[in-house]
Parts: sequence; structure tokens; C-alpha cells
Amino acid sequence: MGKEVVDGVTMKRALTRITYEIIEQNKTVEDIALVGIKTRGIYVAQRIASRLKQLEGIDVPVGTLDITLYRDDNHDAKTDQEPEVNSSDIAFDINDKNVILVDDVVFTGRTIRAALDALMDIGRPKKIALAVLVDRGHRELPIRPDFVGKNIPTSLDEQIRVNVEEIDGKDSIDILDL
Ligand code: 3GP
Ligand code: 5GP
Ligand code: MG
Repeated sequence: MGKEVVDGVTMKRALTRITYEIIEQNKTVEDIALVGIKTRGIYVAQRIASRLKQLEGIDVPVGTLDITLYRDDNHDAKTDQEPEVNSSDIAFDINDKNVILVDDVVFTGRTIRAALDALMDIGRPKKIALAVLVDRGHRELPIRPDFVGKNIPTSLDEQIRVNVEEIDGKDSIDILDL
């Protein structure tokens, strides 16, 4: 069983705060585009987009990247296998955009590295930033999120479960012991 460390109200507030930080740090919010990493990163990106609409009245495009980590069937993410981009759905021009990559959890950073490669293959954004709902530590690359919902230090035996209303029926963040 998991232990809930962030409840629904707190999670929504964190998403709202991230959105305000994005507004503060971007002179022209019109240049912003969001790219969510499947699966739950896409929902986090859509939440941020709807808050940007509420707060600033702007429609920000949301694209998606499907990235999977190839690894053995145990759940040890520390592996020499690398994440691979399976597909992307980015139906807008990323050239000269301030692209904000969005994932639910950042861990080793290898998925983000793969996402950066994929974005640079598509075009030349003006800038790429990273927003995550949870930073659980254990980075293996020099990648640091610009916008963080919650820092949750974990051991390697733990796992974060992010629940989103859209697919899990509730918003919350749990820690699980593997
Ligand atoms: P999600 O983004 O849809 O939530 O990385 C693919 C999925 O595996 C993610 O789904 C994530 O929830 C889940 N996952 C949970 N713990 C780990 C982990 O330690 N490493 C990796 N690579 N994936 C994990
Ligand atoms: P990376 O190690 O590349 O940072 O993370 C690999 C992928 O697995 C990312 O998409 C990340 O969101 C996800 N991930 C890593 N650790 C966890 C975790 O503890 N919980 C969840 N839900 N996702 C995780
Ligand atoms: Mg994820």
C-alpha cells in the first residue's frame, strides 16, 4: 500500500503555483508551448494549459512525446538501457517558441535528455524549460527542472505514484515501497 504525501487540494495548488511561475518568467506568454511526456506528463501539461487560459486568457498549444525506457522486467530504473522516443504529436511549429517540457516525475533525467533530443530534431526552439510535478532525486545527468511542484526525496526502493483525476479518478501523490 502507498502512503499519500500530497492530497488533491495541495496538488492543484502546486499546479497553480507552477503556472504563476511560468507567467512570471516569460515576458511574452504568447510564445509558450507545452510538450507533455506520456502518460501523466500529458495531463499535467493540460492542467497548466488550462490555468494559463484562466489566468492570462491565452491558448497555449500542447504537444506530446511518447518515451519509454527499455529495461529488464525488474523495476530497477538504474540500468544502462536508455529511454527511446516512440512517437510524438506536436502539431505546431516549435521554432522560436519557449517550449516547456512537462513530466509528472523526474528521476534519473534520462527521459528528459531523450525528449530534448527529439525536440531539437523537430526544430529550433528559442528556449526549452522543464516543469515537473515531482522531483524524486537520483539524477544521473546534469538536468534540473525549472518548475517543480514538490521535491520528494526518495530512496531507490521507493516509487512515486501520481494519481490524476482524468485517469485515476483522483488527484494525489503517494510513495510506495517496492
Ligand atoms: P506515467 O508517466 O504514465 O505516470 O515511465 C513509464 C511509466 O512508468 C510512468 O508512467 C511511471 O509512472 C512509471 N514508473 C514508476 N516508477 C518508475 C521508475 O522508477 N522508473 C520508470 N522509468 N518508470 C516508472
Ligand atoms: P527518468 O529516470 O528518465 O527521469 O524517469 C523515467 C520515466 O519514469 C519518466 O517519465 C518519469 O516520469 C518516470 N518515473 C521515474 N520515477 C518515477 C516514479 O517514482 N514514479 C512515477 N510515477 N514515474 C516515475
Ligand atoms: Mg512520467
